[in-house]
Amino acid sequence: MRGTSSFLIVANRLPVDRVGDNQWRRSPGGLVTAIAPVMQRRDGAWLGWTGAAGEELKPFDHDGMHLIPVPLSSLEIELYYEGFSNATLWPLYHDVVAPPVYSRVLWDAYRAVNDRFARAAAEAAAPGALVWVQDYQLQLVPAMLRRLRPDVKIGFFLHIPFPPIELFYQLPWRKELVEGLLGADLVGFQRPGGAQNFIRLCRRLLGTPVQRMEVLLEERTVRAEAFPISVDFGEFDQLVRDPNVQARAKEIRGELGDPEHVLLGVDRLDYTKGIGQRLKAFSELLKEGSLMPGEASFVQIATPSRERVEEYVRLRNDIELMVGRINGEHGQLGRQPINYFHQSYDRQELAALYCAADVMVVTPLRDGMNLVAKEYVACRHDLRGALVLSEFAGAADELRQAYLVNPYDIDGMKRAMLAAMRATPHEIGRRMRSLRRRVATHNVDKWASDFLTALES
Ligand code: GDG
Repeated sequence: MRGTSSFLIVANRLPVDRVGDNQWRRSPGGLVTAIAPVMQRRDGAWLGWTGAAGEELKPFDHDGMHLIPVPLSSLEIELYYEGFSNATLWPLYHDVVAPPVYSRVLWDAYRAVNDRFARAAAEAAAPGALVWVQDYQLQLVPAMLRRLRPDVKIGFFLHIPFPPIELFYQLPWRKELVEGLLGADLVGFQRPGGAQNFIRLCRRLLGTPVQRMEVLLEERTVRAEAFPISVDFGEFDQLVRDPNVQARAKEIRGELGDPEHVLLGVDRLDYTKGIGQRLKAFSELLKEGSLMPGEASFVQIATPSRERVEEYVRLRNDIELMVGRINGEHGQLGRQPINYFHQSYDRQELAALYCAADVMVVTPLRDGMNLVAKEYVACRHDLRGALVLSEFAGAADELRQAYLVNPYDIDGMKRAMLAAMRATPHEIGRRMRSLRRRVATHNVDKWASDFLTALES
């Protein structure tokens, strides 16, 4: 059977959240933010899960996009999504900062769900279509789809880091996963190091000949290349010029008691994001008197995420205990040094927070890219605001004028936070101007068009 979509995105989730019976809203989050504009322009289809268990829906249109739901049962959500994707692959690919779970039951579910996605894609794709598969949840889809539909062109993009082979070798199903990816014509990574890890792995694990950044299979070649993802610079730049957003930013500072310095962290509550490390550094600055009580306020937004995965439950407890301790020790009546929120906000509020923050603190232990860092830059046309950024975020390759830190080095982070708070407006402006130049010229359009051009060529 041959479908009618000549451009197909295949991702774990559809780019919408349910807000009513048959009502949907474009969802927040890295992947969606990045691809929705491209989808709309290309008039393609997007294949993915709706986010609800056991739901079988017919394809529908929303926000100019044709959406094709792929059902998942609640057991599959537990085994394929929370299990193999988020308790096995996620920690393994992020430097094993939490111990990965290796379980054959999870693997079987992962394979079965990947097969379902591949079959649905094979059915939806028009002859010769371009199919772009997204991320670590669907690494077997390229090879499965190619077996069903050798006529289509397949691209794959990994949003998270691709680990060095010494770590990847732990995976009992390492060969199957690499062979899954090799079903693509082009495999994209956030950083050049990820692409190199992949090439080395193909040579070492499969013994396949490689030539520079290409894997030479018998009947075709597979290219590996870095395509650093970005944000819609124009959208954020516009958003913060709205007087309501500016007024709200002022209000936020007022609600915090107009401290001299507002520091901000915005992350999914995830153990890769280095939230504990940054709060520790901040609390030590208070403890040793480098910061006076009331001088600085830290706002930490920790968006709820993967709440049924054990490591995330533990992390939430750890972070909330820590925040309570720090506020208990250093707070005053009506004023707390850390304002912690385990909530999601709309984009307007997020933009207002970015505008209200003097120092944006982004300190992941490992991160594919980190869009928050780039969003902050896109919001600061006033050239105020300093970015403290982990070397272990993909964004550090591009945002060289940030205050770069090693998140494992607490003293180093303290020095960087202080430097960012104490820098002259001239210095802050100089750095921000250069950061903005980079993000403005390397926005999400460029990411998508670079990838698609490479795939089509
Ligand atoms: C993965 C990779 C890579 C967060 N809280 C709220 C909210 N957000 C939005 C941010 C940003 C997105 O979520 C988070 O993106 P990140 O890139 O920071 O991190 P991950 O979710 O881990 O994303 C990452 C990315 O994929 C893309 O390839 O950069 O390395 O791990 O856009 O703004 N948005 C709203 N309310 C919130 O409360 N509206």
